[in-house]
Amino acid sequence: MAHLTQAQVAHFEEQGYLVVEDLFDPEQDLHPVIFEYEGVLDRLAQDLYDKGEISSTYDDLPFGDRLTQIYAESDKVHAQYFDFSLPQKNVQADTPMWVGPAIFQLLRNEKLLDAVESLIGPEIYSNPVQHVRLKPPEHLCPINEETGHVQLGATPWHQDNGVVTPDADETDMLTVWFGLWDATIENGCLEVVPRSHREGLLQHCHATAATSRGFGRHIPDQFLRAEDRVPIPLKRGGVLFFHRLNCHCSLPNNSDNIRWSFDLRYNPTGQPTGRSPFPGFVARSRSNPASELHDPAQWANLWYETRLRLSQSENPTFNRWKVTDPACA
Ligand SMILES: O=C(O)CCC(=O)C(=O)O
Ligand SMILES: [Fe+2]
Repeated sequence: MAHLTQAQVAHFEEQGYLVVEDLFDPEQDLHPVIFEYEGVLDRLAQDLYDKGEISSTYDDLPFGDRLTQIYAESDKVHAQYFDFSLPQKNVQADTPMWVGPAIFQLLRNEKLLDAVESLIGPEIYSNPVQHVRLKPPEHLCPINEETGHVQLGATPWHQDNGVVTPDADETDMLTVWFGLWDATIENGCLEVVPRSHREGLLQHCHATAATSRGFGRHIPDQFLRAEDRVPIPLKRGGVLFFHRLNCHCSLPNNSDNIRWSFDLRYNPTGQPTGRSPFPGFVARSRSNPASELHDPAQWANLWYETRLRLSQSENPTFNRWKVTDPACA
């Protein structure tokens, strides 16, 4: 059992975030995911090698170096290949993603759900806003030709409520962030602004080459209490929980190895997810245990069906911020 203490819940409510060290047993809970991703990287390497985009599959390199080398040589960050979600536009029938059984087991991890239950209650829905982030060292990362910045770098300041649709504004969405390996200040751990969850939804703007290094929707400096920022280095096994209005960003990866993290979200079942074209599932229900999804193949199928459906339809709208908003000029 890993239910949180009253003091932990109070910290979350007051500060908008909570760190729980050693929530996972790395060997038992995280290793199966790492092992599964070794196979995914094998397939990516073979794929790119067969297409002539890399000169070797680099199977003698350790995971992080291998990923970095493959990205560098193919001059592309193949993030979508590993992710267990879909892009927000231009989904094709063959858009790559990885929705393997070890990922599903981690989404359903009992220790994690116990902690989530302490924060949002016993009817727990796995929200489809979820990612794996494998960030290469910035000095070795392929460059985006349009912006002149790295293709995958530090995440700019934002609130997760700002990246979902407004129907979810009242949803009690909880973000769960953890490293598969240690996350450090050097390799790009998160930063948060304590108590920012009490200040409402802030203005977000679209990035241009000049702002946020061209990467993502972000809160411009003038709207942010950035001087109060706190970095959250996290040993593997530790988990950072935060409120949907908590302001956060990540630091750049200035190390020589990848920064590898998961971010998951959960909300009370029945509340809008804020990304309704994507599938979620009931991870835990005390009132109706039969509604829980336990089959990894069924979960994968939900994503495969969604991919097919989206490939045959117009891009849905996921974004609430106008590119031309005067507040962003
Ligand atoms: O890991 C990152 O760089 C950003 C994560 C994030 O924004 C989140 O988990 O909500
Ligand atoms: Fe976020």
